This record gives sequence, C-alpha cells and structure tokens, in this order.
Amino acid sequence: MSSLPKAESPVTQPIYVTQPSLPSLEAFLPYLQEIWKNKLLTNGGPYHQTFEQALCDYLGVKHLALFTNGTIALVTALQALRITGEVITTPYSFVATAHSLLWNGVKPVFVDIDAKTLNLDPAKIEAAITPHTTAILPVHVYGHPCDMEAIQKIADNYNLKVVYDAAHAFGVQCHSGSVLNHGDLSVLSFHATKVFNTFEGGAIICPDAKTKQRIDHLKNFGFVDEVTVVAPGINGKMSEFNAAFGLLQLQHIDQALARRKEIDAVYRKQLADTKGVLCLGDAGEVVANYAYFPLLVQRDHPLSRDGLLQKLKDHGIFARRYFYPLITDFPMYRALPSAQRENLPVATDASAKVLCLPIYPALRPEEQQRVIDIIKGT
Ligand code: T4K
Repeated sequence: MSSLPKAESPVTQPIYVTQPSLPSLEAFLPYLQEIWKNKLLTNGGPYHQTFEQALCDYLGVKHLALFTNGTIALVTALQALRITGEVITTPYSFVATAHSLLWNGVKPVFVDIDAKTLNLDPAKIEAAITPHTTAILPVHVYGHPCDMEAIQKIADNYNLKVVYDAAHAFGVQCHSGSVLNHGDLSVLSFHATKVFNTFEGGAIICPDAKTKQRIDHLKNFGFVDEVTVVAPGINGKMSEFNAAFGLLQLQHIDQALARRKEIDAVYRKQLADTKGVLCLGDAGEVVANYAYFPLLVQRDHPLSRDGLLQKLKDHGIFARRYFYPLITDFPMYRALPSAQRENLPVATDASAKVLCLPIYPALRPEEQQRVIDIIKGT
C-alpha cells in the first residue's frame, strides 16, 4: 500500500507561528559579490556602517549599535550602564530578558503585569523597589508599548535607569515618535522569527554618541584601539553578511508590515464574536508592527488552551504559547521570593491562556481561514 497522498487531496504545508520574510536570492547576490570583493567579513565593515545609518533613518533614532543578536545586546546594554544589585523586570517574556541580568550578576526582581497589555504593571513597581534597586527592565511584549510615561516617572523619583527590551518593537511608534527613544537604552532583536530579520542580529538604541562609543567598545572585547582594552567586553559584532542582508530587507519592510496589518485585521474581525476567545487589544501605539497575534483562550471555550493547541497541531498548524512557562517557572529563577505565583497572578493567568496564532507576510488567506475555522470549531 502506498502512503503517498491521493492525487486529488491537496498536499498542505505546515503552518508555523511565523516564517521569515526573505528577498529573492538573486537580489542578495550582488551584496555577496561585494563582500567577496572587499574581503572584509566583519569588525565594522562598509555594510555594517551603511546599515547602522539606514536603520537610524528608518526607525527615527539618532544612534544605534548593531549586534550579533538581541541577547548579547541586552547583556551589553546592562553592562554599559554599569547596572548592579537588583533590577525590576517582568516574568512574562522570553527567557533571554531575565538571563541578561544573571549574565551581569544582577538579581532579577519580578513584578506582575497589566491585564490589558500584558506589559510590566507600573502600579506594582514601587512596592518592589529596595535600596539595592538600580534599574527597571520592561519589555514591549508583542510590540505593544509599555506605559513609558509612568515607568519613567518612577525611575526619575528613585534615580533608576530604564532599559527597554524592545525585541518585539521594531518600527513601533507612539505619539512622541519611535518607542525606541524612551528610557536610557532600548534593545532590538533581528532574529529570524522577528518582523525584521537579519538571520540573527540585534541592536542597542543609544541616546548619544558617547554612549554608542562605549557600547561599540564593549561589543568588541573592550578594545578602544589596537593596544588598549578598557573593559571586559564581549564579541557582539554583527558580520557583513548579516548587515548586507539587513540592508536588503529594509527595502521590503513596509510591504511586510502592511501584509501583517491585513492578517491582524482578518483575525480580529472573524474572531471578535467567537465564544471563549479574546484577542489582545493594542496598547495605544500610533504605528503598530503586528509582530504577534496573541489569543487568550477563556474557560468557556469548548477546548482548553492546550486542547486547542493540540487540535491546531493535528491540522498541521503550529501555534505557540508565548509566554508559557513564565520565566519565573524556570529552575534558575523559581526560588526567588518575587517569583512566587501569589506575587504574579495576572502573569500566571495570561500564561495559562495565551496562544500566539500564525502571522507572517507569506501566510495565505486560505491558510489563515483554516486557522480561524478550527478556533471557531467549524
Ligand atoms: N527579548 C525578547 C522579548 C525576545 O522575545 C527575544 C527573542 C530576545 C529578547 C532575544 O533575542 P535574540 O537573542 O533571539 O535575538 C524564538 C526565537 O529564537 C527568539 O528570538 C524569540 N525571542 C522567541 C520569542 O522565539 P523559539 O524557540 O520559539 O523559536 P523556534 O525555533 O521554535 O521558531 C518558532 C517558529 O518559527 C518555528 O516553529 C518555525 C519558524 N521558523 C523559525 C526559525 C528559527 C522559521 O520558519 N525559520 C527559522 O529560521 O524562540
């Protein structure tokens, strides 16, 4: 008996939560030829320089330092500001957020999130501040901006630094322009799964040239010149391959964001009256990036969150539980007093309900409809 599909049954591809947008291979070839010609593969080559400037222009920021990935950028951002002691952060994020604190020998203090945005709740920050607190590390989860005004007010009152994990927030704008201009530093990720990708990559947005210079030294082992090392820096440099790819990707980003917006609108429209599911609203951003589509599966849905996840999987659709487990459930964090579930009821609840649905430019309308039909139980 043959296990091949019958001729009339369509062969369906798996549908992942995301898929990187890629330009045509032919379009990338001239960039590769240039790299081959220059023989400059990394350490701040010509593409690196051009890409930094192009990103500043596109994002509406003054200074930006490219990195090999978002995690090393986060670690370096904290190092650059000489953060020590305790830092207030969210349990509802990718584990790299809290890991960046441990890599700096800093103790994370977890604070619960806001039920509407799933971002760090500013109303709960003050109670967690101790004489050892030096900074706040909030995350613009799913690209929805934090309440940056409230966070900055607290930081100013207590003389704390603010480093935003903006891994999801490429291109997001609030009333005052790019969200990336808030806080002391913001950190982007250009990982393959992000709205804008350079295979792997990341960046720190810096408020001034002096801070950028310090960060540039730190990402190059601490070298200031050939014979001077000023700090125990790391190798966080972006290669010419990734920078060249990023430059090419920038040409297509607006188109990609527009397609994401359409997909987001279809989900919202079709799922609005569906029993047992809630679509997360925006957080007041003026320009969104539709990086993720989080759905909160309620108790009155015929299936549990994990039941729905499995049903989708059975149909070749790979939704993801971003963010389950909570960071505070991982062994290196769970013994901390702030990691206890009683301290984090909103995050615990969201983590049990969330399911991120497929959203990426190449998602075809009929594929999206399949996802919707399964959720609606039709
Ligand atoms: N802060 C926050 C808030 C973050 O979300 C992240 C990263 C960071 C910091 C750290 O930034 P980086 O150091 O990564 O630059 C993914 C990503 O690896 C991670 O970058 C991301 N957050 C996190 C939310 O998601 P996984 O383990 O879920 O990825 P994975 O490999 O299961 O991929 C998900 C789906 O995407 C796959 O099922 C298929 C598709 N995919 C993935 C890759 C890698 C592709 O189609 N092509 C690909 O190349 O962590």
